[in-house]
Amino acid sequence: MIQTVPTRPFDGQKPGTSGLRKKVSVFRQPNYSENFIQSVFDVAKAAKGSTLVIGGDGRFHNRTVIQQAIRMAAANGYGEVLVGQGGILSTPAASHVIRKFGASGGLILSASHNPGGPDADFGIKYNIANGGPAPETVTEAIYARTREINRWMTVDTPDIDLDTLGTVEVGGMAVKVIDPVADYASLMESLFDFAAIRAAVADGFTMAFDAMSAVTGPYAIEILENRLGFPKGTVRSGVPLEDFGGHHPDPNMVHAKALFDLMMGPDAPDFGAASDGDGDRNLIIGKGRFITPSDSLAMLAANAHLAPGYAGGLKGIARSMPTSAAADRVADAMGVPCHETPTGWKFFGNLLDAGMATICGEESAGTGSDHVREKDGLWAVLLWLNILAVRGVSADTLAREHWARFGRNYYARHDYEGIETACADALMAELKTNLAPLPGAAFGPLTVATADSFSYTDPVDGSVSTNQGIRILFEGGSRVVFRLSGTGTEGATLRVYLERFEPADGDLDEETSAMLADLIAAADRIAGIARHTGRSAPDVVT
Ligand code: VG1
Ligand code: CO
Repeated sequence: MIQTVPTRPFDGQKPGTSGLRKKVSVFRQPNYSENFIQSVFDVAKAAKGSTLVIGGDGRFHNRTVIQQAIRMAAANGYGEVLVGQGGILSTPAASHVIRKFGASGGLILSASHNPGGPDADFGIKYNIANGGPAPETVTEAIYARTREINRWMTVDTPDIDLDTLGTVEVGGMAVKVIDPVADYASLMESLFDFAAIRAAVADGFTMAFDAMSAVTGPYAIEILENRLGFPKGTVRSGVPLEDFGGHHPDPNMVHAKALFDLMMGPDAPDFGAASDGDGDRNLIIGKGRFITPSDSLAMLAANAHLAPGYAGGLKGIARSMPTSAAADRVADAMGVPCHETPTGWKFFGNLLDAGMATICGEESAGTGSDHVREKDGLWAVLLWLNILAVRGVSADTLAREHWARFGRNYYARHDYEGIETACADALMAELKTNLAPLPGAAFGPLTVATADSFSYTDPVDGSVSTNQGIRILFEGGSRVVFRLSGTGTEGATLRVYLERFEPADGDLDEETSAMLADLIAAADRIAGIARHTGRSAPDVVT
């Protein structure tokens, strides 16, 4: 029996870069999750009998929302729900399942790299039939719908058993509890040269993978240990925990410090990697060599043809605007286009669907390809392993050879977290007003070439996204970018992206912080960071 529950519209939940992200306490308010899910269904208008995919990263509150969403899907006329066993589906695996089974869309429950637990974060994201995050037109429509909604629909049935594989019925709708790993692992096996990697492992190649007590544990154990033959224990923190063991499942030098220290120390294995809460980000560290995500994108693109799935070459590369221009020079050398999009994976969807790009990446540790419509942490790790196994070189050697050919983009991102929204807005507004006189101005040894506020016109559907960050380009190819985060749950986060280009005959083996010192000083003078925020140093440097 379908029940219609009266509710009131609610505000203040404009979806950011990646769906709706709030504290668990917010999602636990009566009607809150239900309102959002109903708004998604009202906007999606899936044909009666459609398939919906549901899964999450296993964080606290995951199971509760999954049970609600299943009942609501039944009341809203879906014919079938595919849900990962235990409520688990990594974000890239969910994208694959949506595509493979021709689902009309999916609900991914995650707050990605944000911490989990009763006092931490939760999130809901809607993905469309191509497997990718809903584009801005859809997320804006969902937001508009939440402001007028007056009812949500459900059926009065008990919770289902999420831990047993098989099909059950909920209010006339079939719910299939599926193995979250199997389809994804087969897809990886179809793209990469597992035999070459297995041979390298048999020859003594070693690695450490930190799953950060998050969703990739079961995927990494199946693929790295069971299928590729890395010894047991290669995957660390491989059991997904509701609170990620109290840590931030954010694979960067701050939160994956143990892995970083291991890789820089005397007992380092040949290769180190980590993934985030929902499995879409990656961290790559060779023995004694950290690879920035922007460099990783360029290096993977330059060598992707060594993997069977990309043997035919790349149709194009796409990177988010704040990501370094290292990939642009690879694209140039290959004679393929390099597209520059706003931050957030949803902007890559049209390019991938249209066959205009094969590989995409973001400076925030997201890399992926046209195999799914999300960034994919383990995919990046496997492509690295495939390339290293075939070329028989270390990650450090690969990086040095890459720079010697293409030049090096020294890169860092400085985050100022939890600043007052009003201060952050004032900083950005003032910056924008003061752009016009900047070209020609000198900041120490740096001279501004151009300064603008980035807008993007989607080449496929013509949609325009404005105010996507302030770019200050200096003569010689160095750059500072300023933007506010769209994924935080407390106050505002200012991100300052710093990039210095050294050509192939320049200084290729220097300390990043020293190479960026002039840019850091220029960034503060241009934006008045200390004056607006009262902070003298960033909270996180990645
Ligand atoms: C951040 C990153 C962005 C990424 C987004 C979602 O967004 O900068 O590159 O796409 O997180 O990643 P923002 O607006 O906070 O800068 V995930 O792993 O949360 O899906
Ligand atoms: Co993520």
